[in-house]
Amino acid sequence: MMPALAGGKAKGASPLPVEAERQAAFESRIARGEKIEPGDWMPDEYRRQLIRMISQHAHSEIVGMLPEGGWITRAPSLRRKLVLLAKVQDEGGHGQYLYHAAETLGATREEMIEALLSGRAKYSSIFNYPATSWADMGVIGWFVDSAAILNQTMLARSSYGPYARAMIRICAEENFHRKQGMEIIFRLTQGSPAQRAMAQDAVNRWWWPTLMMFGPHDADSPNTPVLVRWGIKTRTNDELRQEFVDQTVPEAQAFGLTLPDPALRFQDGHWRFGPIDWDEFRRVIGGHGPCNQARLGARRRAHEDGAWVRAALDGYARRGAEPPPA
Ligand code: FAQ
Repeated sequence: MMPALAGGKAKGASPLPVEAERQAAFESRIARGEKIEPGDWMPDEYRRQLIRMISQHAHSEIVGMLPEGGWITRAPSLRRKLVLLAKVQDEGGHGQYLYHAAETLGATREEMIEALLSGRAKYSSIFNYPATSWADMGVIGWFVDSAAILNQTMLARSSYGPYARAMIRICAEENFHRKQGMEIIFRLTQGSPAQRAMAQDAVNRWWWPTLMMFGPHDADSPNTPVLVRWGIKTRTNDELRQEFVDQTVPEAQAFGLTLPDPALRFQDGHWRFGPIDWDEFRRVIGGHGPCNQARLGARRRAHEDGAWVRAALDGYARRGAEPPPA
């Protein structure tokens, strides 16, 4: 089993002299802004961190299809159904690019999927919350995709070539997702009092979980120092969270919606926010969020239901390897 798939602590062991030389050359490549490519030498810890992060990211995209997927059959019009279907399919595509990017580092698809289905691998906390109304489709696009864009635009500058390049297309698609979400919310806020109340209720439920998506505060983020040092992350959790809040508060004001934070105030050029409930975050990433069991259950069922496809592909590959009949 690849330890990277289950996370774990960043290692700080000093490299041997030859390793140290290679590491210095590797770090100067990163300092020059060069991309590291799959066949290039890289420290084991760089590889481990990338596999950890990219596989978690891939799982997030795949599990992230579930909250919205449940609304495809309940979309209020054919147009909304088509748009939502396209969005959910995009997320599935993002998962595929990301699994491929992790495979370039030596992780196998089977190992990654096993880590997800066994509950060892993490995926984004945000997808363990229920989507209970149509307005949630709007808020997921507006909040969750906006947060994902900020995070992934930073990753598009990451030092690992395949990951950085995957982010370019992903971010373009996430921009479409953000706009479709904002359009849903705009329409609801222009609608009846009940529709406005539905939009406000969705905002109230998704605001804090979205702030948690960016990860723990920098002071409590064990992976950030090494990720920043090696240019995997080019901005920190707190920097991105603050940018999200600064961007979203004026948008909420324009929609005539309030954010559920009495401590929110504008100070020194930024929207300052109140304390985040990190106990809730730890519960959710520890497997005890409102929907963790349902999400993993759905993924396990989908995996079992797809067994015949994998068997057929294996059979087809074996047949292709046999000599043609005389
Ligand atoms: N959820 O030391 P840090 C999307 C874990 S894609 C769960 O700060 P790091 C698209 C973290 O893994 C959303 N776990 O970690 C979409 C670590 O545990 P480990 C996903 C979390 O890596 C939209 C521990 O806590 N995006 O939304 C979370 O420096 C709509 C300590 O944390 C990505 O994955 C969390 N929120 O920073 C799809 C982007 N936060 O592994 C459908 C790539 C932290 O040591 C619908 N990843 N943890 O056991 C990243 O940028 C980073 O990994 C962070 C975390 C920022 C998520």
